[in-house]
Amino acid sequence: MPFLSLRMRASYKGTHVSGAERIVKEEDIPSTFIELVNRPRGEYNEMVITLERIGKPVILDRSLPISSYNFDSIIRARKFALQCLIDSGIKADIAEKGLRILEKGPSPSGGNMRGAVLLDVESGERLEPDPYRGVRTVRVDWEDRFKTAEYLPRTTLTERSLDAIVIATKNIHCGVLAELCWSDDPDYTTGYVASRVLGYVRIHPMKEKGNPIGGRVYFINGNQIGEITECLERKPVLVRSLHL
Ligand code: PML
Repeated sequence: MPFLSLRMRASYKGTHVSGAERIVKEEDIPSTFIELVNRPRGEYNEMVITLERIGKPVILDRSLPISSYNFDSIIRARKFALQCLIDSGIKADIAEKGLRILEKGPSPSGGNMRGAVLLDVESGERLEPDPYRGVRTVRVDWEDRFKTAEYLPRTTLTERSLDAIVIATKNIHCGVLAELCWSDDPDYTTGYVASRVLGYVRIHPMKEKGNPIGGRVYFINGNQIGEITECLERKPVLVRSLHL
């Protein structure tokens, strides 16, 4: 059965607003198209939809294990995120640099980026070839998104968490040592740290409501940038089940 990657990205005057991907079979293209076209909440003046045939995906049996932590302030939440990165093996100064990058806006112009920042865990240098675009984790989805979504009412997870969990699971599978993320959606203040050591750690609140700045930082070994980027951007991956 052939698989296709259906991707949407929306922008406003060149600034990234929203993006999502589904891996679908032919018969699911129309309904998924409608879902993705209706997804951006913010204003946009351009939307690009990409439909691409892809090879047979690798199946990962389970997502990263998921945990959630709530704090009464952004300062405490970010301090906890910093400790999670350190516990995942990232040096404190490099972990702090990752937090500062997301705080000020990951693009060199201070705004959001479509893709993620790649941060070298030794030098702390940014390695993404195009610092305005970053590196995107694509060709990834749940094997059966509807079945996975049936678990949502029993958890505090959201549809957005489901997208983030598959992305983080693929990232760690591709060799990313740790990831730090909070959303660029002004209304969505939960973020996470993901690593092989800790799993997918949801942290709330990572920013104040109304703040449109967010993104992803991938902490990597700089000498593996070629194979990691190839895996993130090219390797089709489906995740079978949520590891709650
Ligand atoms: C994003 O918007 O891409 C980031 C979503 C973070 C999801 C955090 C969670 O709810 O688990």
